[in-house]
Amino acid sequence: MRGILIQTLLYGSLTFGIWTALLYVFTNHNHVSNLEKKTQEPASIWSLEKKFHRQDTHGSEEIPRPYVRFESPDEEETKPQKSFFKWSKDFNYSSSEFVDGFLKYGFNTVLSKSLGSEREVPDTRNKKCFQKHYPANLPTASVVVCFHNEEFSALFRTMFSVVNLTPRHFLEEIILVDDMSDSDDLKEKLDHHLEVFRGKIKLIRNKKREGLIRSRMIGASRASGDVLVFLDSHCEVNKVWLEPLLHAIAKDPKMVVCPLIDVIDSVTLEYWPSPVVRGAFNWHLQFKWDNVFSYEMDGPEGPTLPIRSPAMAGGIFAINRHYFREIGQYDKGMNLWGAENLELSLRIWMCGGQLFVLPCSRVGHISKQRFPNQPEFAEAMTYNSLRLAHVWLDEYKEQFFLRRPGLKSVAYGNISERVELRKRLGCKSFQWYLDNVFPELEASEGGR
Ligand SMILES: *[C@@H]1O[C@H](CO)[C@@H](O)[C@H](O)[C@H]1NC(C)=O
Ligand SMILES: *[C@@H]1O[C@H](CO)[C@@H](O)[C@H](O)[C@H]1NC(C)=O
Ligand SMILES: [Mn+2]
Repeated sequence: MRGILIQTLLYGSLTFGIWTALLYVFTNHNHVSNLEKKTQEPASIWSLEKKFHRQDTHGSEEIPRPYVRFESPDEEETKPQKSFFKWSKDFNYSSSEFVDGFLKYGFNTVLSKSLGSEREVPDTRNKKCFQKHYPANLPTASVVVCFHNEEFSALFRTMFSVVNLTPRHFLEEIILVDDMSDSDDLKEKLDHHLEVFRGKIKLIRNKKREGLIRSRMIGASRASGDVLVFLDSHCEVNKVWLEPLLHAIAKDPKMVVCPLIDVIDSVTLEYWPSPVVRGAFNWHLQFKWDNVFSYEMDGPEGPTLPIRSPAMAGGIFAINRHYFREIGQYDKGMNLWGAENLELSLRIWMCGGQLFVLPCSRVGHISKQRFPNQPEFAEAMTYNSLRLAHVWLDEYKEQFFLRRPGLKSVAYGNISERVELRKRLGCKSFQWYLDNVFPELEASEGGR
């Protein structure tokens, strides 16, 4: 059993590597000019070739290698993290602590605990981002982090990285919403440890399990900053991560922005830069990353300009607090999580807002492995997707049901409030969205 699990993990990591390698090859082949290839080296680590041979090839042109501070009693030093394959030999993958942690949290909690609450991560921004300057006067941010049984160190790295890498005057507060965790270390121990942040953190504990969607609304309702920044509870923000987001929203309050999400490997916890991508989805209403058009990256400013994005991944984005309320927050009839990101994306575009990815803002996110023995997640995903389809897709919901015919007669609750909201906001049609924001959806899969 253990052997199989370990194989699955390693296989999962490899699959991910291959996927991103393909994405890299594809984006470069299609969109990245020769000049870009020289300047956009961060993406080059996604080449699987290099991943295998990384130790031999890190020259001055390479991105900074990920650094990890190892906590050991006799050597207080910072040393480069070893690459995955070499490193994996030193790690006991059959220890029950590792296996139990992985099954419960979806990532390497043994390593997470040994990393502790703070570490440095590599600055993965394109060099051209370093020349960008932001006004000293920007809106303030309330960072909202919801969690349910998050691993303690990962949660604390999220908070410490925000506190350490955000200028004080921009950070109104961090709002932590505990969605009925039952882990012991998230009770009194958490209260106790939060004291180091001296009141910058508000902790809200839900009285019953609300799910991510309603938890975020609870967090937002207690926020007082100008901008809401939603973060997953297993993130590490990068340098100058917040300023680009605040600046974009200051210029246009109806602009909703996402950082580029870097990958923190679920097994090694290494921090890897992501290539510049935009958010998209297919007719199954499954979110996916999509290539960015060359004209958006090939100009003199390189891959530093806002990238128009048909959808957001959902875990991490920033939105003007009043605008969030004005456009109807989330569909509170949705459960747990899933599809709420697409519902919000469509609502933003169709009701007069805009959604962009800002490549100069980087936030690392542990890409957790999920195990299929959690039917309640699949159920919520289906239910939420149905609500989305019935409120927002107009006649195109047939495209969804064509692919998922079993769902045509499945109940989706009462959506009259959301239909009413759409009318009240005077939103455009899904046809308009297809024509103006995401023509590739129809073009790419129309025949299938
Ligand atoms: C790894 O952990 C397992 C289970 O706890 C133990 O039996 C084994 O001896 C450990 N291996 C090493 C090399 O420490
Ligand atoms: C759906 O909810 C609305 C109010 O939100 C209510 O007026 C309506 O009666 C409900 N419909 C059904 C079928 O329960
Ligand atoms: Mn996440």
